[in-house]
Amino acid sequence: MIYTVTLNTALDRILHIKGKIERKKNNRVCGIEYDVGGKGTHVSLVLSTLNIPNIATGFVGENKKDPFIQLLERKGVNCDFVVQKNATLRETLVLLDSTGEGSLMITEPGFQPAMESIRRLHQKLNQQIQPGDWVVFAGSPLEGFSLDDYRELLKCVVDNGGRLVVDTSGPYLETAIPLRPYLIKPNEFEFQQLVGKTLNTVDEYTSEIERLMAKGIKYVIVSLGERGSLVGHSGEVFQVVAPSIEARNDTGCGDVFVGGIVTMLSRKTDLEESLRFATALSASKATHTSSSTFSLEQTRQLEKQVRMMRRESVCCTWKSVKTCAKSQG
Ligand code: TA6
Repeated sequence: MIYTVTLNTALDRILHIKGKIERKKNNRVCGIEYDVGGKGTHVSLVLSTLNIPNIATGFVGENKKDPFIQLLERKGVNCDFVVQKNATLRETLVLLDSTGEGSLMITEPGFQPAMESIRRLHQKLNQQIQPGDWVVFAGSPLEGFSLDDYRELLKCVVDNGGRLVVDTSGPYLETAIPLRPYLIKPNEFEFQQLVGKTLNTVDEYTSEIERLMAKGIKYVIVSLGERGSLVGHSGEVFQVVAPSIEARNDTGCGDVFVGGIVTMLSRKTDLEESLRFATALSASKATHTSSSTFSLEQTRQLEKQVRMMRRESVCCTWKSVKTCAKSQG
């Protein structure tokens, strides 16, 4: 089974703004959409849309939870959240204007999970996770959520033989590393924060990716937004170049990428095909205004435009994957 764990769920309210957003001016809304927020929830939406059974869990506030749960269940997601009484599901405002310069995201902090809620989530994971299950912790807990509690939740996955996937940032990502997660997917800023230095070249990123692989992390994926990603796996590093698209909303693209890569790897698809699919899926998401919508048909087209290069450990050059294969005859 695949589980997604969202510790700080959200409902995204996407506001379409007429013209260019300006300060000290009345910016008029010309359209409103709602979508799920929080990251792990997006991964579940991708899995369900691709007919991969999964269970979405984590914390949700009792107040305002119904439209959020309905959005998930309408897309076939099996929801099993810990509902906290007298707590309210947070909202994220995603502002899209006509400039095409990307979204403006304004996120509420969310609520502090009670000790009882944390205990119930831990118990749920401990009772349900079987060896070989995939468990995706995506999104950041509420600021101030204890690192010890976070570690215990992750450790519960590892102790039950689960494949731990972590897409988070800051001290929570640092806390996950010693548990040797199966796959991590920080973006370039979260990765530089993790390694504690500014990285300017692909080769500098590659050395840090190799260092993390040596710590036992099977897949180290650094997402680079519309440029693609750098991926380390079994001693090799790949550079993946994303297809060029007309982006309408970048919100949720990283989460849809995680949904795509978990879908393919859980089906034991080879890494190159998995990366092409996840990169194309994420690009397709960017062409839609909601936080989680993509088109499979469009993805199939975009897959053909994804370019991949493998780093040649011998001569430290980058060879196009296609070329590489051909040259080896
Ligand atoms: O990645 C997109 C997204 O999940 C949005 O849907 C929005 O809810 C936001 O990120 C939440 O981010 P946060 O880091 O506050 O959990």
